[in-house]
Amino acid sequence: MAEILVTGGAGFIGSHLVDALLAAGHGVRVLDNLSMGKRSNLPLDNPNLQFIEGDVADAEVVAKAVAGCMGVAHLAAVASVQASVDDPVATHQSNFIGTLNVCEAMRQHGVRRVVYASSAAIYGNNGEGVAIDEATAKAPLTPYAADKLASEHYLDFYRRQHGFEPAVFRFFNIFGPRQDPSSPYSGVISIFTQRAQQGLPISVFGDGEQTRDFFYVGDLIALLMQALLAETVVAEPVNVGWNQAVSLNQLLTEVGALCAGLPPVTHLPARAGDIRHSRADNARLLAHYQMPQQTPLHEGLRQLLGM
Ligand code: NAD
Ligand code: UD2
Repeated sequence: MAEILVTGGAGFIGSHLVDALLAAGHGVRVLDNLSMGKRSNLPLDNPNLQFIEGDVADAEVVAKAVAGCMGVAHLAAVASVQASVDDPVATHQSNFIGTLNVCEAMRQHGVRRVVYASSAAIYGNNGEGVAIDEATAKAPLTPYAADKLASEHYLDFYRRQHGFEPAVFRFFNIFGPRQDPSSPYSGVISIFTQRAQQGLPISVFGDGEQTRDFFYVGDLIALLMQALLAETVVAEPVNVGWNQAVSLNQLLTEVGALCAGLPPVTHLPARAGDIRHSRADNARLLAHYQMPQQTPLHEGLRQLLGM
C-alpha cells in the first residue's frame, strides 16, 4: 500500500496523526528534524512506520521522502510565533521553503493530495470579538503568519497549475497530550496543566478574561484523516475551531477542579499584541467535513492530565 508522509510527525499534532494512520492500517513515513519533535512520540518499532530524520528545508531529503507516497500531511514548522520574530531568516527556511520543497517534490513525483497546517495567526487582530470567518481580511503581523499565508498562496498556485488537491486548515488553539509546555510561548493549556500538576505558580497575562477557541487534538486528527483520505477536498482554506469562547479564568477553574486546587495565580500585564478574543466561524468546516462530537474542554483536560 502506498504510504502517507507526515512532515513534523514527531511533534505534538503530527505524532497523533501518525498513530491514527497506523491504527487505520496505513504505511507512514515521518520526516522530522527533531528540533521540537521527539523520537519517544513515535512507535518506532512498528514495521509500518519509517522515520526519516531530516529537514524540510533540504529539497533532496524532501524529494526522497515524498517519492511513492499517496499523500502528504505537511505539519513541519517552527510553531512558535516568538521564534519567528526572533529569527525570521531561520524560521522562514522551515515555515516557507519547507512548503515549497514539499510542493516541488509532489509535482516531481505526481503526488496531489496535501493537508496543510495553517494558522489563525494569518488574521492578525482582524475579526477580534466576532466569529472570524475565512473571508476576514488577512493581517499577517509576524514572520510566522506571513510564512503561513504565503504557503497557502503557493499551495493554491500548485492547485491551479498542477492539479494539486490541497486541504488547507487554519488551526485556532489546539491542545492535548504531547504539546510541549517548555517555552513561555507554548500553548496556554499545556503550561497551566503542567504547572498545576507540579504545584508551580501560574502567570496570567492580563485579567484572564481574554478568550480562545480551544480544540482538542483528537478531534483535529479525525478531521485530518478525512482530508487525507476523502475522494475530494474543499479547495478553499477551512477554519478549525468550535466557535466557542472560553476565558482563561474559566480554563483555570476547570484545571483547578481536576487538579484538586490551583497553585498561586499571579496576574502580569497583558502581552503586547495579545488578541483579546479569538473565536472561529466554523460554518465551512461543518458544511464540508463530518466532524466528531466535540470533545468538551473538561474531557480534553482529563486526557491531557492522564486521568
Ligand atoms: P510541534 O512543534 O510539536 O510540531 C512541529 C514539528 O515539526 C516538530 O516535531 C519539529 O521538530 C518539526 N520541524 C520543525 N522544523 C522542521 C524542519 N525544518 N524540518 C523538519 N521538521 C521540522 O508543533 P504542533 O503544535 O504539533 O504544530 C504542527 C503544525 O501545526 C505546525 O505547522 C504549526 O505551525 C501548526 N499550528 C499549530 C497550532 C497549535 O495550536 N498547536 C496552531 C496553528 C498552527
Ligand atoms: C495562538 C497560537 C499562535 C498563533 C495565534 C494566532 C499556540 C501555542 N499559539 O496564540 O501560534 O497561531 O494563536 O492568533 O497555539 N497566557 C497566559 N499565561 C501563560 C501563557 C499564555 O496568560 O503562561 C495567555 C496569553 O497571553 C494569551 C492566551 O493565554 O492571552 C493564549 O495564549 P497561547 O500562547 O496559548 O495562544 P495564542 O492564542 O496567543
